[in-house]
Amino acid sequence: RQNENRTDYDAVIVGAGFSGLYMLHSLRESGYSVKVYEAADGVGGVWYWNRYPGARCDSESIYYNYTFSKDLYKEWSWSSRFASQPEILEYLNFVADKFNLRSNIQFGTHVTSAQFNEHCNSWQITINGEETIQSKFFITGVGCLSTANVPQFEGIDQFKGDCYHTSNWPIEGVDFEGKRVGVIGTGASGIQSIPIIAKEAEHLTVFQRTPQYSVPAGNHPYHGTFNKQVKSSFENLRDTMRHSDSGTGIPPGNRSALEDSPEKREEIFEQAWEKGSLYLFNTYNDLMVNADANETVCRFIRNKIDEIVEDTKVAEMLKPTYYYGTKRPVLDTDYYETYNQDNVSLVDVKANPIKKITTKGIQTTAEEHELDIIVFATGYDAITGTLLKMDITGRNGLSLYDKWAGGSTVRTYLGLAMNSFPNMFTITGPESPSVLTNMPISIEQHVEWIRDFIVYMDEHNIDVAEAEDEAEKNWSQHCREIAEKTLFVHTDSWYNGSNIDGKPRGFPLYLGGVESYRKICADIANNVYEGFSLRSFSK
Ligand code: NA7
Repeated sequence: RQNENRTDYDAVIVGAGFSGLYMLHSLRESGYSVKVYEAADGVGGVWYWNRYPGARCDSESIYYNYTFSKDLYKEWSWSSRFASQPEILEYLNFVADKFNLRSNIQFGTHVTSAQFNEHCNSWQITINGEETIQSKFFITGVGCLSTANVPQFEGIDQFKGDCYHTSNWPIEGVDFEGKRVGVIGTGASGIQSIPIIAKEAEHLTVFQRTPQYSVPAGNHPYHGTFNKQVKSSFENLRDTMRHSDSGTGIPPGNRSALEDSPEKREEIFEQAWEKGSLYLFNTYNDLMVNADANETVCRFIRNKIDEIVEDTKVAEMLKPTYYYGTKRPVLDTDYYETYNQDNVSLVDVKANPIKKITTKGIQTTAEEHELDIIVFATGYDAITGTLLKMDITGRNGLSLYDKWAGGSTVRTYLGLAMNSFPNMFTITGPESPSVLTNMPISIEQHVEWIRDFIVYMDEHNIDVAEAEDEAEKNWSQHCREIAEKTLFVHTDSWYNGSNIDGKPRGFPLYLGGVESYRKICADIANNVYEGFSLRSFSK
């Protein structure tokens, strides 16, 4: 298909992770001219940057795949139940090679701004602050966890040792041998890296603000026969994932935790703990909506901490009090066990906050900890952070920052589009289910829906599609109403922005699950893209 609008491309995509790669492939297969800009020097998105020790996926490998190509599913074999970062990066490189995607990707390139031009009805996209490219569609595939949160502790530049953030780890790795190491943060990144750093370092001090409920991942190698079986049931597995709530093949609970006797519940929890993965999260269907039901699983995990951790004081410090699952559930390998090592200590920085970083280490309100290396496992300005950073301007000069009032009034239509931002789509955008689900499955749904919309516009000579204000308002309200019925809204987490100092609190996620969302999106498409205003100028 020829580009008829005198633009450089039909579509510009930001990011070459799971989202950007498949969006590129889908649009190119449909005959469009596409360019992807990627800041890194290779494909992979978060899997390019997150090279910290122990970085691993917390969705099972058989689910954490593209499913759009049976060939691809059959050709690639995962080595274990939870793939490591290097293996996932290898997979995405394999995908890029198999579908010859690199020729349309420009690496080492930042999209520094994007502006909708109302005269030409196209986007002007500036890369590296220098060159401007014109494209009919502007599509972001920037992920939900891609802008690092580096708390601005006083004295951060004075530290004489080395500092690293888990999301931007040196390619050559870090040698912890004989070093006194401090890890700030006990989210998924901290919990995955702490046991490994503890094996190498002379001493490891963990600075914990909020303890986490962590469950053994139950990682193990996949054997040939298992891989064969999974591949032979590809269609079934794909359909199960696509029509589930979570985007995985893990069956959800089908009754209340309060229906079972304490003994029966204990047995069910124990079995799920042994199975690992997200089985515990899926034991009962009311864990995320009923505080009493939730407390049963909290108690179960707190008891496990007591059983595993030898020092009772440390065990107490490791026990969370918030509702299980309302911070993203974490999977580990020997996390709690690590605190039984003599070279590991735990510091409660909620009780004694970090006051400053000194030349020698970390100074809390209680004492100074001397360190050679500080690891920031402090997470992300999640969901909205990267989009807000990108200097995006829609119709009438309205910036995305102003539209969302700096993040306090995040509003989208389906998490995919926004009023005042015509011909722009956000893969895994705020108010989509994405980050609460198995990402590749959600990404595929978003990408295919966007591609079909673009093809529809093309076939019907539509130049501009823009989400209507009312549709957007209703969608945001729908997302909020669902969230308010759950326990999620009662916990400080990166879901609601409370992990970042000064970030406005909200809950910009759709909690209705993959299957309901897929149905809503399909109905809207079948209803001639209800909620979008569609305009033609060419005819
Ligand atoms: P998370 O889950 O946001 O964890 C960050 C951790 O860092 C968490 O324990 C935070 O405590 C802690 N933190 C953040 N800022 C500070 C300050 N200023 N002082 C002390 N401690 C702090 O990020 P991850 O990278 O571990 O995981 C992100 C997701 O990536 C994960 O869910 C998976 O989906 C993959 P807090 O809990 O906010 O009190």
